[in-house]
This record gives sequence, structure tokens and C-alpha cells, in this order.
Amino acid sequence: MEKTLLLLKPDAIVKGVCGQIIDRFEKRGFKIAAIKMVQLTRKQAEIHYYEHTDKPFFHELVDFITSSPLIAMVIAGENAIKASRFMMGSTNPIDAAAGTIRGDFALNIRKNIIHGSDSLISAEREIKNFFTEKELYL
Ligand code: IDP
Ligand code: MG
Repeated sequence: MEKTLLLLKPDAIVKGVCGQIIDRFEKRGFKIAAIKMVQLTRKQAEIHYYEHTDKPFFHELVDFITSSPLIAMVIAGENAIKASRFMMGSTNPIDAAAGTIRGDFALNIRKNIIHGSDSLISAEREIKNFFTEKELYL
């Protein structure tokens, strides 16, 4: 079964909308394979977002994602990666359709509520940055 890493970013916790977001994935038919609350170290955040190292917003991104705890989870199901990216909506919430998570819960590109892996290769790499093999229940 395909797996993907989701992060309910610090703003999702501050806003108190994590339950509503998890509910959408469960209703869609995905199974939770792992879940934990964690405050990222800068090192772990830099590993997670390494592809953006050279972007002008990298420092701001790491500041934000490490600012307070987040919820990391692995969900499993058919086409988990593509389906969850559609459910999340566009990176910039202003462009995200109503009915998507970012379209319904966010307004700001930095505080855009959720992360989801964008490919099989990144899912595999990102999951390993958060969970050991033993922590995955499939
Ligand atoms: P994604 O989260 O939709 O995959 P990416 O392009 O991988 O989007 O960017 C990672 C995260 O970096 C985004 O979710 C967003 O929070 C943040 N980000 C992207 N572009 C900008 C920007 O121009 N300014 C500030 N933050 C940005
Ligand atoms: Mg991305």
C-alpha cells in the first residue's frame, strides 16, 4: 500500500484544526500508519526541506516549522501521495480551491497548514526523517 508523510504544521495546532484535517483523510479511506507530536530541531527541519536550501524563503521556512510542535503522520492507501496532494490544494492558499485543506483553512503561503510528500522517492526519504521502521503500523 502506498504511504505518504503528512505534517500538520505548527499553525494547524495553534488554530486547533488538526482533528478536522485528520478526519478528512480517514473519511477518504486512508489508514493512519504512524502519528506523533514533535517539535522539530533546525537540523531535522533542514533535512526535511533540503530541496529548498537555496530558496530565499528557506530560513523563514525553517524558523516557522520549528517554532512550535507539529503533528507528523504517515497515512497509507491507494494513491496516497497524489490523492493527499489534491486534498491539500495549491501551495499558496490564495490559489487553493475551496474544499481543499489549504483552501478552507489557510490564507498565508508560509502558514499553509499542511505538508504532504510529492513523490514516492520523497515520501520514502521524508518518512525516515520522522519514523523508524518499528513505528510504522501497516
Ligand atoms: P508544498 O508544501 O506545496 O510541497 P513547496 O514548494 O515544497 O510546497 O514549498 C515548501 C513550503 O515552503 C510550502 O508549503 C510553504 O509553506 C513554503 N513556501 C513555499 N514558497 C514560499 C514563499 O515564496 N514564501 C514563503 N514560504 C514559502
Ligand atoms: Mg513540497
